[in-house]
Amino acid sequence: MANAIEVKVPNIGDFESVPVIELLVAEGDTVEKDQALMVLESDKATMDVPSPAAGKVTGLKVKVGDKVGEGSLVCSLSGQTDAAADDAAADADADSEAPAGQHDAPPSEPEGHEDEKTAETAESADGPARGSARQTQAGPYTVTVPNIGDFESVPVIELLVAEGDTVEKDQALVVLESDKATMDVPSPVAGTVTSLKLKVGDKVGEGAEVCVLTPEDGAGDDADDDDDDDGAADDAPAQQTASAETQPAREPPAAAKAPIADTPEAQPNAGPQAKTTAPATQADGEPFYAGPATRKVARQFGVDLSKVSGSGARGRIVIEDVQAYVKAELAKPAAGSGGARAAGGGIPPIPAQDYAQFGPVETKALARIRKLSAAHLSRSWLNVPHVTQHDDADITELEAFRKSAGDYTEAKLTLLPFLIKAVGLVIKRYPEFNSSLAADGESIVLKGYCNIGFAADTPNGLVVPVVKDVWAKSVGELAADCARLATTARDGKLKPDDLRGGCFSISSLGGIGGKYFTPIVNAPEVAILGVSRSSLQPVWDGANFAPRLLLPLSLSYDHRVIDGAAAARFVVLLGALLADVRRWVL
Ligand code: CAO
Repeated sequence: MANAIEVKVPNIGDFESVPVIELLVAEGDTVEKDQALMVLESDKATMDVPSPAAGKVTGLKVKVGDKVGEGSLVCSLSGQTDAAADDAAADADADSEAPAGQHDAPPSEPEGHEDEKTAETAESADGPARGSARQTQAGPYTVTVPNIGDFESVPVIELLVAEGDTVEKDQALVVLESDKATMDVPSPVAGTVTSLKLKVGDKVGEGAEVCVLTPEDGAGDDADDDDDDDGAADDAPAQQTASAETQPAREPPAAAKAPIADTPEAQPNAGPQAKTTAPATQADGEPFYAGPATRKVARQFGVDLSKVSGSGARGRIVIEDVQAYVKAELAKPAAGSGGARAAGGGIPPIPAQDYAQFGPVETKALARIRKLSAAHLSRSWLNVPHVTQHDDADITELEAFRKSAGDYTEAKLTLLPFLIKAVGLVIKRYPEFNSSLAADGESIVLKGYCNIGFAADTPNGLVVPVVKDVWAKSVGELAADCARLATTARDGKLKPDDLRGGCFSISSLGGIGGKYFTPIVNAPEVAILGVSRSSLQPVWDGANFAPRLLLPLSLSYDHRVIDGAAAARFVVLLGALLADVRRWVL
């Protein structure tokens, strides 16, 4: 029959007040037997408190930051299977004379752990229990994987040391991972790693060689002492072998110091799943700490924990840190080329300022269009390697013609439709200007149509309506399109189709003033023409200075697609076409 049981903190050694640093379950969660419920952290180790049975968490009694000790109530469990309930009940009976918290340790113990249990008993009477360390003399140690339960082939997921590293006693050397837990293999002595026998991905079981250690002066003696304690000296091989301990060392307290965070199924009576005191190392050399649950989430998302900042106690990486890291990575725009990360990743943000300290300020919300264009322009600016080619076009004759031809068009004949037509002719000659870089950066897409957008300044912000089918239209027709689109844009009534399908853009500030600027390429287009205000300039004609109307042109282009020489050819041809409209018919 299903019973409700109270889960308490088991024996965690001499620690009386250990903070809860992570809750791994919430009320209402269904948990498996041995599933970690929460993580405790002492000064030297993190410990998962496993569920003694399968069931539903009905009453969570702790929160992050609470300090707990043996016997502290963790939660209630209800609805566990009959078998689990029976196990738990049996366990409670068996442990009736044990310290309070031990009632809550996982109940059943597989046969294979009898030796360990014996060793544990010996520890309580005579000192620390030992693993299979068998060295009897100072000299190199071959560290082997200790008893890791029933697992025979567990992958190495992290190497925490390299050859030449100096390690402390109990410092983690490698991390193994079973289906349900990560396990650190600690160093049995202080010393120097002289030879590493494993690499990430290797599959290991008990007895597999981890590394060879040359112990520090005295470390070997310590080990010898230990060996003497358990009388294994006579069996010592010439090449000493030290298996990482599977039971708590003598100091500090047993559970906290336990070097292996064993699998629940491998060491069901071990109580808290202790993690080694030694942290892994971050890319910048700083150590990082992360519990099994966090490591699991990190692996699921392919996150390199050495790159994640920890927000937990003493910089410990918690699940939320991994989630925040993934979120931040996803928020970075993808690069347009080669799959590389977008420029902008890692750019430090501009710090917030308190402008009010310098004088009165007013905060005004940005219009929707301005926010959209800001995001688009930032993306283009950060993704596209920009170069701007400047030139002057002599539009003296063109302006004379434009002014004289006004009667032939219904719409006002401004300079803009001439510019659009001329650019259409240039990009027909130089089709790479009418292309886009493929998303994978491996090719360009050349377009067999010509749609040209023009930047329009509207009360709500910048928009770029697109004039369609430029090659097929006369200047008069283009003038009509420009007038219609400019009016519609200012009225805020552009339709989505008016803004789509552009191949190239023109930004004309000629009606306002200024000379030369660096327009931002309207990606995924590859070039944009900036046009400034024309002015009469003295130009040397070979014999005299003659007054000519010069139009400043600024061609910005995506240097991944357009070479500087091509850009120069573009402005030269455009200048020639604008200088003499008769060339347009050729
Ligand atoms: N040199 C000298 N005079 C120019 C000129 C130039 N390059 N371009 C236009 N002009 C003149 C026009 O001839 C017109 O003069 P008249 O009224 O005497 O005929 C006057 O300036 C105003 O022209 P316009 O700007 O109304 O018309 P347009 O077709 O040249 O431009 C449009 C239309 C929509 C491009 C323009 O109104 C506009 O919004 N420009 C701003 C574009 C912009 O903001 N670009 C920046 C984008 S990045 O922030």
